Amino acid sequence: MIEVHHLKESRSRRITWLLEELGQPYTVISYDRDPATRLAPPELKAISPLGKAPVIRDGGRVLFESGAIIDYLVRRYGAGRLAPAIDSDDYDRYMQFLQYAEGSAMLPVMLKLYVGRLKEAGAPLHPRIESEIDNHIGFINDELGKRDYIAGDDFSAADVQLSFVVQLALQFYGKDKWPNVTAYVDRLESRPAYQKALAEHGA
Ligand SMILES: N[C@@H](CCC(=O)N[C@@H](CS)C(=O)NCC(=O)O)C(=O)O
Repeated sequence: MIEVHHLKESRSRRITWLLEELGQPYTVISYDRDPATRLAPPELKAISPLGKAPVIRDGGRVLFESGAIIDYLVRRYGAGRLAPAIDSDDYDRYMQFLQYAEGSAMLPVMLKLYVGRLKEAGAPLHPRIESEIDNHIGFINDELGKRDYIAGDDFSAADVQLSFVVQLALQFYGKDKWPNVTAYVDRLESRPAYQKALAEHGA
C-alpha cells in the first residue's frame, strides 16, 4: 500500500487529498512540527534526504517533491482521471500549471512568510515581494476568470497542486483582493475528498 509521509499543517496535505480523489488506499505517517521553530522533526530524515514533506513510498519506490509525486500517482493510478490525455493541448497547459505552482508561484509567498519574520529589517525587500505576489496571484485570478479550474473546465491534479499557494495567499490578504481565487478555493475546499483527507489526517 502507498505510504504517505505527511507533515502536519503543510503542503503535504495535497497528497492525502489526491489519493482520496483517486480512491486509492494509502497509509499515513504523520509528523508534528517543532512548536518553536515550525520545522519538521529529525525523524522525517529517515525517509526524506532533505527532511521535508511530502514523501511517498510505493513498493520499492521512494519519491519526494509534490509535483513529481502528483504526476506519478496520476500516471500510475489515475486511469485517465484528473489529467487531460497526454497527447492533447490541454495536457501541456495542465503540466505547465503542475510545475508552475511550486516552481514559480510559491516563491514570493514563501518569501513573504520568511521575510515577515525579520520585521523592519526585511523592509527593503517588501516592495519586490508584494509586487511579485500581485503579479502571480493576480495572474492566477485572471486565468480563473476565464475557466473554473486552472487547466481547463474540469478539475485536475494541477488544481490540487496549486491549492496550497492560493490558500496561503488568501490567509495573508483575505478573501476580497482576488475574488476569482476566493471562489476557486471555495470550490476546491468543498470537494468531499478534500474534506475527508483533512478530517482524517489533518491539514
Ligand atoms: N517543493 C517541495 C517543498 C517541500 C517542503 O518545503 N515542505 C515543507 C512543508 S510545507 C517542509 O517539509 N518543511 C519542513 C522543514 O523545512 O523543516 C514540495 O512541493 O514537495
